[in-house]
Parts: sequence; C-alpha cells; structure tokens
Amino acid sequence: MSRELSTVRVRPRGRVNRRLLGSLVAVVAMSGAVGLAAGPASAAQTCTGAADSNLCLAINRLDNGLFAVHVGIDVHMSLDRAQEYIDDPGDPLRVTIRGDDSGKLAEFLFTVPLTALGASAGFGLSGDFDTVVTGNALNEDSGQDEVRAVVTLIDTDTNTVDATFVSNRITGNWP
Ligand SMILES: [Ca+2]
Ligand SMILES: [Ca+2]
Ligand SMILES: [Ca+2]
Repeated sequence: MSRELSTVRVRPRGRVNRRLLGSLVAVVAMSGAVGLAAGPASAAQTCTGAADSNLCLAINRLDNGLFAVHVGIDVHMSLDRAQEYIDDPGDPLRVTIRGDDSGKLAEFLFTVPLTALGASAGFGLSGDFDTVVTGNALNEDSGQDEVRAVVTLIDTDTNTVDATFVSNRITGNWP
C-alpha cells in the first residue's frame, strides 16, 4: 500500500481529511488493479495470455469489505465466427469460480454474470464478467484459499460446450 499512500501525499495538503484519504486510497487501489503488485487479498490480477485465448481473473477488496470479482476473456477466432456466437440466443460465454486444491479444480464457489460481450477482428469473441461477493464466498479451504475462473464457450443453438478455459489461480486468505 505504500505506493498508494505516497500518491495521496503529493496531493494538496491541508484538504485531505481522514475520510477523504480513505476514499482516495480505495480509488487508487481499484484503478491500479492491473499494474500494482498489491497483496493478493487486496488487489490481484492474473492473465493466461494463451495462444488460443487470453483469460484474466481479478479480485479486488472494496473498502466496504466485499470483493469485486472481474473476469475478462478474448477467445481468438474470426470476426464472422464470433458474431455467430453473439447472434445465437443466450450467453455464449459462462463463468464459474472454483476452488483449486493441489492444482485441481475443486469446489464450485459461484457464477459470475456476463456484463459485456463483443466481436472484433483483432481479438475474436470477448466477454467481461463482474460480481461482488463476501469473503465467505471465496473461502474454499480453512486458512489459505486458491481460486480459478472457468469459462465455457457454448454454442447455444445446440447447447454444446465448444471449449473450456481455465484461468491462473489467485491465492488469498478469505474470509
Ligand atoms: Ca485450495
Ligand atoms: Ca478446497
Ligand atoms: Ca480460507
């Protein structure tokens, strides 16, 4: 957190009361999810950068004590094929968060709803997913927890799972 605090300190002096300071730190912590190497339980993000897709999982502790869980994926494919998935009825990408025990997918913890879906020539089929959960929802073991996002690509015409993507894991100590 030292970098966030030093950022706050260079702001104009005398006007930063305690409450404002707290909200500034929270904003910096959230917007810095990509670049800051903060503690795993406060702000963490990991991306696979795989050849066929890029799957990112981020977990950020909010200042109300809850956790914002974000998943983003690009499944590399042609624009036409991506548009076909989008034109079908229902969500072609679905996300569940699972516990990881010794590298194996263990408990089902919760689903993450789709918040944005797009097709592009550069990235293929892209989806964003967001939810806010309690620490208890991420608590898959007593003591340290490891969680992963699992994304399924579904042809909703035939209700077929065309592919499954698994994120890297994020480690925390919830709740
Ligand atoms: Ca575990
Ligand atoms: Ca477990
Ligand atoms: Ca735990």
